[in-house]
Amino acid sequence: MKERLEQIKADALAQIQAADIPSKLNDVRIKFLGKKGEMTAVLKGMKDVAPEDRPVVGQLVNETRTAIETALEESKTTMEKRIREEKLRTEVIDVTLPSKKAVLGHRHPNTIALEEVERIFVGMGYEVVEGPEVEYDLYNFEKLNIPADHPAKDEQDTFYINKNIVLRTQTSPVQARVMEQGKLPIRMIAPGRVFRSDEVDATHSPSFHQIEGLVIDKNISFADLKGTLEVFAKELFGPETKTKFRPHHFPFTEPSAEVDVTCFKCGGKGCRFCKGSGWIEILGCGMVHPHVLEMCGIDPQEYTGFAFGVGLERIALLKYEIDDMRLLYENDIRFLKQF
Ligand code: 2U9
Repeated sequence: MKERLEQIKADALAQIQAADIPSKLNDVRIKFLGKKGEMTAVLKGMKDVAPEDRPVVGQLVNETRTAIETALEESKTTMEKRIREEKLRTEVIDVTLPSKKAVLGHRHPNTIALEEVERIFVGMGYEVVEGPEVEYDLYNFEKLNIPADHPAKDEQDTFYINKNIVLRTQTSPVQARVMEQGKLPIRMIAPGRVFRSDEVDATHSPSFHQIEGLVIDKNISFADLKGTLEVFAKELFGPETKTKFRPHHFPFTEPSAEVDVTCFKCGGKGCRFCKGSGWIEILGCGMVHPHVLEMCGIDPQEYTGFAFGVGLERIALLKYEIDDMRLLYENDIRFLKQF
């Protein structure tokens, strides 16, 4: 028995010495100390040892087991230390290397222009309201005094989802919906994406943005409309800016006008920017048509109002002197970070 134990100990220590990775060390542990291992077999053989020899043999068994366990533990500690040092050596981080630069984004010129317009109107007590980009024909056309046979409803101009549903061609349906809620007075702007079946060129895109405004209250007159838009033009293009209201026609307003501002490049003398005229067209406006008020549930005898609409891209192109609308949709950071 004694020789057998010494042989086991010698074998175990040799194999522990030879193990170079933790899994091999574990294999040695199972082989010698496991349930079906060599030491268990020795213990099972104790019944054949003469009773008087058992204490000595038992002590030898324990010593052998302890020797193997100690060797396993020591080898494990040494191995882990070696692995840790190896890792530290191979996974060195050079903290002196320059860091990767985070590429910062930039507000889009449309966003800068929109926030400027919103700031002006919020300052005059207006609310900013958004609505759906896919609209019922009823809200996009019908309630705005654009009946079934109106040329503005031509399939050439409008993206139809089906007979009754369209991609909105203007943000006016947002105002129609607010009017229907019946909470008066109304002072709001409705910014958002609109869609028209236009070919792309330097001044057109099938998807662009509008900001429309609406004021409904008792005793609102064309004078309120003029005063409001004059303040807007001066805030947007500078205090020297003058405005000119030219008669126009829109189905949803009566009377209607288009508004020009004095060219902020030449101050109205005439230059290349304003094509020599001294004026630049910026928006359309008018007094809300009584029929539109009626269709949106407001009594035109009691209430009147004005509305206006501006193209956001047009404002951005003018303000930042960009000569091609397509640049606004390319999202080239070299272009965007100039504003
Ligand atoms: C309601 C009633 C009336 C909104 C208006 C315009 C005039 C206008 C154009 C500007 C440039 C469209 O983007 S553009 O091509 N818009 O000229 N928009 S009045 O009138 C409304 C809106 C809602 C209920």
